Amino acid sequence: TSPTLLRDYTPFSHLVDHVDLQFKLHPTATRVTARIKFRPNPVAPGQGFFLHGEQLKLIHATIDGTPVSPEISDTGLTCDVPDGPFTWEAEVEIAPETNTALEGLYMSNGMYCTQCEAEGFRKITYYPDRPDVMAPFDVTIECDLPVLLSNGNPVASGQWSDPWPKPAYLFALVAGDLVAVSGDFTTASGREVRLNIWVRRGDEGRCDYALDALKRSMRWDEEVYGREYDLDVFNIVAVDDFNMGAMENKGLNIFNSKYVLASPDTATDGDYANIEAIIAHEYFHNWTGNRITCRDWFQLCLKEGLTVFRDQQFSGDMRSQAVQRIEDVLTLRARQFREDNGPLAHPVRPEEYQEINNFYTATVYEKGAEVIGMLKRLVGDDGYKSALDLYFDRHDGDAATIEDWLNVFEDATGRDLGQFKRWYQQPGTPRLSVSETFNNGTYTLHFEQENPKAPHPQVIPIAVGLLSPNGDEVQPTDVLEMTETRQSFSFEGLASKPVPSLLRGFSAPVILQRNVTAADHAFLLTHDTDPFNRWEAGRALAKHGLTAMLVDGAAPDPLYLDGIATLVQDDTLDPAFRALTLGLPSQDDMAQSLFDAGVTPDPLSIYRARKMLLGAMAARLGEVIPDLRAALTPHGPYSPDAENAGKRALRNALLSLQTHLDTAPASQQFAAADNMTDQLAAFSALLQVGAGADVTAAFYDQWKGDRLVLDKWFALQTSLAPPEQAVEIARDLSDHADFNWKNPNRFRSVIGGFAMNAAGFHDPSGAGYDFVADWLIQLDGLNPQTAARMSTAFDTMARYDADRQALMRAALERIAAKPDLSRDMAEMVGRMLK
Ligand code: HT7
Ligand code: ZN
Repeated sequence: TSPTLLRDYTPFSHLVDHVDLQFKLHPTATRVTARIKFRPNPVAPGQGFFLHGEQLKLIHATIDGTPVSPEISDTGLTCDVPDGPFTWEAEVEIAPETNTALEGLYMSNGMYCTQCEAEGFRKITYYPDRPDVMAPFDVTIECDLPVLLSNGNPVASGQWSDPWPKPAYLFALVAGDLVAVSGDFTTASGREVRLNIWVRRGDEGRCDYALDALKRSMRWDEEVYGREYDLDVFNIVAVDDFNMGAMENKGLNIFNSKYVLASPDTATDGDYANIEAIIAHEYFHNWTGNRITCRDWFQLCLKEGLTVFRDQQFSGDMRSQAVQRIEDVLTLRARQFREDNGPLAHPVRPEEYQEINNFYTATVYEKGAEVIGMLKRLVGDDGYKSALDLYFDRHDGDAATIEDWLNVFEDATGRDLGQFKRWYQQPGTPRLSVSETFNNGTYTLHFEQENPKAPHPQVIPIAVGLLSPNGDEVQPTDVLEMTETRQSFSFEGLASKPVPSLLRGFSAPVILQRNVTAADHAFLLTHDTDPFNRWEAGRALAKHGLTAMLVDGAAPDPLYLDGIATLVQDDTLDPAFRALTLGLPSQDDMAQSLFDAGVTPDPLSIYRARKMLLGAMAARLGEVIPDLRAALTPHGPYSPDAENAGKRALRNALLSLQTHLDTAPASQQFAAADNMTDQLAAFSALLQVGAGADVTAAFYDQWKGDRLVLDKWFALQTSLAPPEQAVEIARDLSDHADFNWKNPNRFRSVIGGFAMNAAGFHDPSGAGYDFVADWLIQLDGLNPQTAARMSTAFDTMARYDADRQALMRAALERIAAKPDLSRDMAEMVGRMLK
């Protein structure tokens, strides 16, 4: 099939004034009747009338009550229509029970639910399924299940009316035997909103945190962005079978149950933080995505980048901005930098796609958020606020573009953003190299930018601070604005050559290339006033040391061990921050940085070097760990708040190190834990040193009845299995009675968990590649979207030695050769094999 191109955009032939949908639900023969009021679109006159529709059985169609016989293809229908306004009615039949792709109307545990973004509505009825066609919807649901939900406000049992015009991708319907945990929220202007979280019977006790996060999100959006909720009810439904995290359908968010349900004994601190962030993210879409939507799917970052940026701000406000920033950058580098470096690189606003589901990527989401962070830095907080106010004023009710978005910033601040727009248009991560000179009190930084995937220089905001050799800050943070390929910036009147702290707060998504000595990193680790760069210095020192171990056979770097030992004992610092500084660069991070340095990475050697360094850290800290851990023991019952979570994070990071010396404390903690954070931390500490057999069995016995906890049990074993046994362990787990490969969460835990075990996945025999490829081939027939996403496990092929490359290529070619390969997978594999 030929790709869809941004430059081919044309508006739809008609406008939709109203949609009336009637559902008679049945597992194998659901009837959907759609009554749609169309009128010609004055800006797109004379175009043929085409409605999307896939896998639909048309029962009847009429125009203004007269039967019509449209021409039907695999993708939709065409029909002769009157010149003026008309009412289209069509009845179709669909089979939700056999819909395994989880897109459109499908069933999960006896419950009906929908997923329409991006192009699922066309599997429900014939419709102009494109985001720039917006209409108010009325919905009637007939079904003998007790809870019948759709978008908007309730009218009567099974009847819903959504007054806000919306695109079809925001349509939702749920029917099931569900129970609600409810609350109330009064908006700033006094609207009373009923909040319901709908879950399976038995899950009611795990909804309080999500409900509280929702209330906090609603208040925050009023206080920080001046955005109020606009319906009488806000429903959230938790579903077990779901392709992604959650979906922002108007007034009826549908969530993967993993991101709603939490209780101290079953959810970790990380789960609580994810729930808070995702509840906020979906709620924030009400304004950034729903009230203002995207003109076409190329503009996806307009809603996703902005909404990620907003949820990151929110989480920072709820917790710690410094810790949040470090975590966001860790995610960005792990997922987006990797993507940008490989065959799947694309601009934040792509210009073509085969299957839009393949573009819900780290680049669109995370880099999309970074671009907004840079804009905010460049125009300042006040400029950002005026631009956002103007955006909501000017575009409420619109299907907008990135051009619209940048125009409001230009109009609100008077800045020319012509060059800045390249961040949306050019793929690739710019490399920023730096050198310095110091003459007569003038310190000059010389920068050069180069993007291996794009020709034109980008605007790079570089936040810089300077420290004197005694550690005092002599230049507080200043944002330099780089626009040229090569550019220098000077600081005058300095008594001595300073130590620069560059790219503070990670002020731009670039790779800083600078020859820095380990001593300078150690200096910044001790003295930098910018928490991000302080953490970054520790990370750089660790990378430096690990690289020397791998390339030169060096011993673990004492400078790093000393620096970390000092920092971790500094109780003036936030424990969550200290926990982050104990984290080593990941396997993947090390593989990429070796590759960048011209060394072919060997995953097994990286695994061993990391393990050796962890052992050395444990030895260096061994004597102080017990007291440090004791001092961090939270008092009172478990609470997921940031302060207690931070203490547990550090306490458990120390436990993990301690387990390299002695497994007893972890075994004790596993047995005594009264919360999942501590239990899982002990479990993984033991697995990492190969002492997990007993706890693996005990954990299963304790949690075999809990689907979300069992996902963790599977994922830990596959992701932490020792390299030599990893394939075998993953294979055994995929034969386990509880491995339900049709459930995306379980599939991700077992197969995705294994693919993240770098040394196991890259086993030199190729058995890891074959294992994953076999499962992707199997899943592709059932659920192409989830299968295609996981194929990204192969996107680092170019980094590795010729043998591994040949094996990875063979695995991809085997996938490509599968008969009836989905469009999703064909596009992904095709891009990786190019
Ligand atoms: N806007 C949503 C993205 C999405 C999705 C969600 C669930 C299942 C399939 C999906 N396809 C696209 C989620 C979000 O970003 O908020
Ligand atoms: Zn989103």
